[in-house]
Amino acid sequence: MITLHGFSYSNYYNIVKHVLLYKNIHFTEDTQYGSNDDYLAISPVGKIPALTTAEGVHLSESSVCCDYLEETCPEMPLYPADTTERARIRQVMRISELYLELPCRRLIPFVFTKTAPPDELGKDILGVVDRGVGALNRLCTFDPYIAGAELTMADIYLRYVMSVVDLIGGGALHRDIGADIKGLKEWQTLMAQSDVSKKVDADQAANREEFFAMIKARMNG
Ligand SMILES: N[C@@H](CCC(=O)N[C@@H](CS)C(=O)NCC(=O)O)C(=O)O
Repeated sequence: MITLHGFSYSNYYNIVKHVLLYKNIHFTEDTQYGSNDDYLAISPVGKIPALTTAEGVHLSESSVCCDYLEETCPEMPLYPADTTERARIRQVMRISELYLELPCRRLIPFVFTKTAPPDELGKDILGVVDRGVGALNRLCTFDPYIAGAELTMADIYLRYVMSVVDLIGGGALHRDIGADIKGLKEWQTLMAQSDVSKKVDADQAANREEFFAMIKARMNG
């Protein structure tokens, strides 16, 4: 059986968990906060999430784990059959990670400690984010999904990218970044309605207290 390592408050963990649930793949969850050396044997950079395959092979990096699941469990496909269309799905995923999630992630410590980031840092980050916003406006149709009628890996990826972008937009940048992406709000509402999203969101909420207790303990120790 597949094991998913990590914690439910993590947006990257939830990308892979959403794919597992969507594809009805049996898996177990191993709660890890990535702080111990043993975990490096599972996830070489120590990042959350990691996946252990049924054969006992450890994999990390959420997009790698997602592609592994797609290739080994092709039922309920999350990529189009056409190679070019598949590349376009991966283009949205990569752009949303590089130009939205990663720059916003830099401000997470400020939000968690309720401190304002330096103006210059905020400005730099918004400069990158604006390029990502422009790209998503050019690439995503949201009719109703990112690439049209079918749900794809890009929809799952962007859903959990936006959880960090929304957190940082509201908590540190004083800007509703999602409002600048045409059709995104309606798409977020649609995405939230699936049983899989509801399960992932409920598990995330249930992990909140333990996650922040862990953060607090790390900051104090
Ligand atoms: N590129 C990685 C990023 C994963 C990531 O940043 N995960 C966070 C949790 S949401 C993490 O492990 N943070 C702890 C750390 O950076 O040491 C992926 O796609 O899986």
